[in-house]
Amino acid sequence: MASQPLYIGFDLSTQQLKGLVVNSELKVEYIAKFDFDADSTGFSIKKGVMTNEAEHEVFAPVALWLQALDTVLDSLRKQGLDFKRVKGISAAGQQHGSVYWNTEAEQLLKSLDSKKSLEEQLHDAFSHPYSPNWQDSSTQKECDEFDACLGGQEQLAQATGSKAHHRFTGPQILRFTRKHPDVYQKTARISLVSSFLASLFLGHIAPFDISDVCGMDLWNIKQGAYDESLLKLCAGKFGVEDLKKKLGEVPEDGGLHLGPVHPYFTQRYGFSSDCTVIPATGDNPATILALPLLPSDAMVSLGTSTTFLMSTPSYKPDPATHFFNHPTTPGLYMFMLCYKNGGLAREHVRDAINQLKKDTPAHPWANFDEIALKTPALGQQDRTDPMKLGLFFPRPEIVPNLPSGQWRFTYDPATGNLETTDGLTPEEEARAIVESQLLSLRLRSRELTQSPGNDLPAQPRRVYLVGGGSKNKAIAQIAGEILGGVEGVYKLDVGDNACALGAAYKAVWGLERQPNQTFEDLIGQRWKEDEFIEKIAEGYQKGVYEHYGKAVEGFAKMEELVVRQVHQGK
Ligand code: XUL
Repeated sequence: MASQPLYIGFDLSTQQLKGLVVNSELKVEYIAKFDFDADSTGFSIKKGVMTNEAEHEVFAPVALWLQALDTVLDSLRKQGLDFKRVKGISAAGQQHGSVYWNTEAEQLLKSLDSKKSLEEQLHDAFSHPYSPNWQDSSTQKECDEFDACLGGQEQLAQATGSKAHHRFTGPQILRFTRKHPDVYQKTARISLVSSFLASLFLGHIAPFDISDVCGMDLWNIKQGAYDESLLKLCAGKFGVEDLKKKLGEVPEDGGLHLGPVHPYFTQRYGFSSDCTVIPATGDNPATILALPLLPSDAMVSLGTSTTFLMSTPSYKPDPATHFFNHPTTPGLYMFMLCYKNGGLAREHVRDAINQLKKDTPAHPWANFDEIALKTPALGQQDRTDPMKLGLFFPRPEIVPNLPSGQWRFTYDPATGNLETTDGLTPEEEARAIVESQLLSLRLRSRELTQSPGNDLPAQPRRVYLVGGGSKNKAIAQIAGEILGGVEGVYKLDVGDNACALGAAYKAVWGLERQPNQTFEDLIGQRWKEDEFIEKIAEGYQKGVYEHYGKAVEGFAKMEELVVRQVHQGK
């Protein structure tokens, strides 16, 4: 057992860097974390980032991540990890962020000295010391230009999988060419956060990953190449050829052997010189690799924001959703919905309920769960009452594009009548907010779900919950009622480590696959259902699922109405 090969997956997210080590049997052996706010020295950051509020900019100092990487590796060593056993490394990075390398960078990376830290040696490798963060919203003007470039949002989504978004790297680069033209000119290469991490291990600049490149609004998914018109827009007066050099090639194989780790890591930490670097991907693509997700499964990641992820053979882009290339499997795509209002919105209601109850529950969610589960579905005492529906956005929302606010309606499915209503009580809101979030997911994913046969309606085979909110009983139960799930609702027993785990599994697959063996096949064979997942709620319930189907229609109408009112002032 002791000689089993090991694989490391890193997760470079907004607030921390994590390194997670698994063996060939997919069991986790070591985890080390570096919390940016708590553990770093020398950076004025808050929740991992810095802001320039006047310009809606959010960014992170790149040197912080260098400090974090040496510290995480040190901490794994202190835990007793024998780096010689590590055969492969992969990583996940927060999506869309970009790193700007200068002309010295390749030389500095190549000549890393194991006696000095990465931070000491590489702080002069960047033309710009900061990486724009996915929470940045400084690029409205550039987004308008991206949306217009191919004829409209629909066309951009059709070509690249997404309409223009503030955080996407193309609009960010375009703004960079305008705000810092001299710096842009002196930039030799641009990395994504994922490929930045792979570059450190390789000792030269790594290519973008085939899935993460889709978070730029530059990659034409069907053509499998950069879109020339979008490149032209993005490069501005600096020209397309120059931008192409800065971005580099994009290999198609997500399991490609990029090369061995640089001697810096063999000498400083004791890695074996044949330890291989596998392309690092985005954090959301890595999350779907934390289990052998089938095209008929759905995954809901419940963190500060909520993301809904599916792996699917269908490419049906729409301005409200995202499609990416699948990180490992050609012919599959990753479908994603990304909401800004997730945990935070639920916490507001939870806190209001706890205040009302004036007791301190043993668990902060105890009152919320109890009330949400006691309240009848859609606030209906019986199914002939109008349904109570609402939108709860303490922060501006992406899906749909609305400013912060709360809107409440009643909907009568018999007549199609939608009426605004006064506030719900906090008790009613507990169920309504969970329903609202899940109805939105069902509305936007229904095109992708298929009927499983046996006369059952279209729905996922399984719904997997990951992230902090997956512990919440009310969410699990209501998720089953609304999203269905022929086999039920499951929780992945890995705390908030799904993303690092997916990166580690990607390394296992990259190194141990047989010729043409898919990720799903290799991981599926080694996967231990009983140990890795737990069924936490029933999925499809006849009658309930169909009744919520009617609510989805009302929900769509309600959203349309609110969007119209807000955007057209009507
Ligand atoms: C996805 C997105 C976020 C970040 C979080 O488009 O912006 O989920 O990837 O790190």
